[in-house]
Amino acid sequence: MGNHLQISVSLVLCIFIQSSACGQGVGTEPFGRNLGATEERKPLQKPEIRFLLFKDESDRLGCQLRPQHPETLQECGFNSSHPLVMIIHGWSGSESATVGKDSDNDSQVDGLLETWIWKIVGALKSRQSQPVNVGLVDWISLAYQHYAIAVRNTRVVGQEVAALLLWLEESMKFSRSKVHLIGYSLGAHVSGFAGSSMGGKRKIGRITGLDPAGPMFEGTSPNERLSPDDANFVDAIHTFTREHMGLSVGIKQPIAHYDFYPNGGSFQPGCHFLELYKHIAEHGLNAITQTIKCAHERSVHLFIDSLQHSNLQNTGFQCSNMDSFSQGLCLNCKKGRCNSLGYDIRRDRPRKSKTLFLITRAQSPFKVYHYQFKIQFINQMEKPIEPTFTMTLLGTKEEIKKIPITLGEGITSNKTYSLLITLDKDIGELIMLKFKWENSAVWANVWNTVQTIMLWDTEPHYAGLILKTIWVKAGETQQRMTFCPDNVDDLQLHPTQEKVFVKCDLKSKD
Ligand SMILES: *[C@@H]1O[C@H](CO)[C@@H](O)[C@H](O)[C@H]1NC(C)=O
Ligand SMILES: *[C@@H]1O[C@H](CO)[C@@H](O)[C@H](O)[C@H]1NC(C)=O
Ligand SMILES: CC(=O)N[C@H]1CO[C@H](CO)[C@@H](O)[C@@H]1O
Repeated sequence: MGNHLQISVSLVLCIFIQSSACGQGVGTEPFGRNLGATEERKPLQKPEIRFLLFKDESDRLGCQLRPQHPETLQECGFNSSHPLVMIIHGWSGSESATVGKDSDNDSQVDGLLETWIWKIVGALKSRQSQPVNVGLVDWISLAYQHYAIAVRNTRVVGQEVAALLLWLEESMKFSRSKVHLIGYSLGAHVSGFAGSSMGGKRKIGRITGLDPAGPMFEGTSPNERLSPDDANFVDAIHTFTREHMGLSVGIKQPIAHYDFYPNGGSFQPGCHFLELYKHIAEHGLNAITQTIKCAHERSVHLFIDSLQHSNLQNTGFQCSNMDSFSQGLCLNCKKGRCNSLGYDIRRDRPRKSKTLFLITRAQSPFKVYHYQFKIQFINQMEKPIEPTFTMTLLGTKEEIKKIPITLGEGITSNKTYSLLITLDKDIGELIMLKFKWENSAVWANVWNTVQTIMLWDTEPHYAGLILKTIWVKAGETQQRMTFCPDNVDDLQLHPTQEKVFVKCDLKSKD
């Protein structure tokens, strides 16, 4: 299994990078890409870049804006009193990817001008309360290249975008601060080059990098990639940074004011490498690009989700790493440590990049509710024990039954465990919880035997496991609560037993 995983990761990266080091046989032929034709397109004198503007949420063709042709602004319905959001796609390997063609045919495997573009256009355009001009930078002929060549092209495409924005500023008095560039993968770095090519002291309003590309950008200096200097506000969502042979598809390092790492950023729920083998059996190697896209493109769908479910914003929490986050140690929102992922992010500018973590569901709406549970155990026995527990949560809105609790290590003497628990539903305010020792009846028998033996040497005291206090912190509401056993006369917890905990006010603690 480990081996399979390795092979698939290296295939994935070979195809993404198309470098000779990966062995051409693997990456190119199965996709039916005609490399000869790709080479022919290389020395483009005039970059073929098109700027399209979309009239409404169902406009799929777009209307071409031509710099120095002011009449096209009116033709395309540009309204200078609204902000301008420009979408910039990433690297592509597909001949089929042409704007205007119907992109719904998903058997077209690797074109990166795909359905998500229309989804994001639609989501932006359907926000009636915040009307925006929505455009697309179509640089497909420069992106449909070997990866390394497409990388080289990002700078010139960025300069062309800057030229468009400067023209809008000169001819329409359209301020650059009203511009928001949203770049996916290589498009994120195109956005960065656009921002840094504007010149002058003022910057464009905002750049959002959706899983900015990693290969050939990771570890480079800020002026060779997207960086916080490129706009007044820069945010990034990292979704596929799993590393293999020193490379990851999405860039790992923070490159924005706020860098979000959903589910740790390396891979995403619902995207499975192992399923890849089923797909390959069914669809041949074409399936691989779909798998890359799953985690890489998740960044886009999280962003779209923020537009479509503005009442279910995902909160990211500042944390130094996923390990600490998984222990629930980072749910503190003081001093601007939290922010909303996506379109409605709070736009303050920290001096240093902030790395924010969050858990998401596998599909939209992606939001979960984060809780830290700190559980204090007292084990009166000599030996550490490793029970399995479940917890039932009763809130003012919902009840969630039997959440499995994994402590990771045995319970010895007096110990407090901290863990992160996420809920798909909003349960309202937590009012009561039940804690159950889930071990089997066999375990219960062993336990009773141990108890009986102990009874013989010291008298009336039973040795056992006591669950003393549970402290809860809700990340989304920032509420802190303390729970104590409902029945203080019967504190010991035995296998298969369930204990009820109610809110209590422990002034001495926390
Ligand atoms: C631009 O938008 C404003 C405000 O929404 C509206 O009043 C105005 O009519 C629009 N202009 C054009 C040319 O559509
Ligand atoms: C999708 O494209 C393939 C290959 O071009 C074609 O054979 C197929 O009929 C198309 N399917 C639909 C639903 O258009
Ligand atoms: C090993 C240890 O610290 N045991 C203590 C755990 O807490 C109980 C009750 O607070 C004490 O009685 C034990 O001495």
